[in-house]
Amino acid sequence: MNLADLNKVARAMVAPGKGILAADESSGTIKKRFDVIGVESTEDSRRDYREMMFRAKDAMTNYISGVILYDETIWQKAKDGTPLVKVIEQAGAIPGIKVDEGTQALPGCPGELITVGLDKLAERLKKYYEQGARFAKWRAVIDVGNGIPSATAIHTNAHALARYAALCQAAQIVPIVEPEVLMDGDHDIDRCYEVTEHVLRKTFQELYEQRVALEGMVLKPNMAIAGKKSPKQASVAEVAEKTIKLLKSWVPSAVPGIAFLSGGQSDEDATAHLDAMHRIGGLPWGLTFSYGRALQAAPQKAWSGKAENVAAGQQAFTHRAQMNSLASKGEWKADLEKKKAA
Ligand code: 5MM
Repeated sequence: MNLADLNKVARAMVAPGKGILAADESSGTIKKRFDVIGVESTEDSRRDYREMMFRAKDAMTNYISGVILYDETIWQKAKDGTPLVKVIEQAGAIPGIKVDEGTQALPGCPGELITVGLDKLAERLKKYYEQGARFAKWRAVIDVGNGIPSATAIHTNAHALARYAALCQAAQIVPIVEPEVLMDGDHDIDRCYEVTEHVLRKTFQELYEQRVALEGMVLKPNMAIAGKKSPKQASVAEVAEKTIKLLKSWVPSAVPGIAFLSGGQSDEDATAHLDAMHRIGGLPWGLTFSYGRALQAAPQKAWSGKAENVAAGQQAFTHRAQMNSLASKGEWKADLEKKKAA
């Protein structure tokens, strides 16, 4: 492992004013997204949609540091025959790859999930590196509900995340470690804080025990936020203040960067929360976005599967990327949302 090179890539992923596009929806998830806009999910439509974003030059060059790809996409070519990985590289962004293989029921823990995909991961990472991937992603899913999460689910998922991270670093690939505490329930922000605290503590303990070099990784956490069904929603200021308190308590400063997932927040909330955190300031790590839905909902709607809407889709994507770029520097303002991207 060359830690200096891993650290260089990790720092580039969270470079000031830039963030990560999570375009790694598995076939089932992208189908759900396309269903909403009335587009049939085929290999070609998925390619056309993703090519549209990767060719949005302004967004990709100025605001996007890296793109997380799904296995299908990393091998795909653009319409003109250029590998999509090259399209991303030519725009100055870093290609990355989702390497987990989804979730399965965790035995003995009703209603809880374990992320799978460690078998043969070393071999797969080698192939992905040759194909151009310089970072990877693995997502653990922790649900909050009546009597859950269990300590077992938190521990087993943290163990798998660390196993994945160690394998990535051995393959010279920066691991994005994503322990996601879902915001689907009716819990309040303090319950989310308490669960996320447990999850981060366990994750960093496992990373330490499995000798993962913190300087060569990026953390992709949820924010401290109330569940979507909670009657007690927290203000932007409270989300920012509690998230920063949580991360400062549990994420060592040796970690080069933190890139949030959006988790089902509205586009504007995801941006406003990141912005408010930067306005608090005094952060020991890079702090940015690695949004899937909060970057893509608007371009998906604008594109709607029509070739004549490609420019509109790119403009919508550029706008969201620019808003989040500003937020990642604490320079976003709500009234900028009304203006079109340059
Ligand atoms: C883009 O969505 C990713 C893939 O999800 P599936 O494996 O379930 O298809 C997802 O892992 C994503 O990278 C993160 O959850 C962040 O996305 P959001 O939409 O929460 O910002």
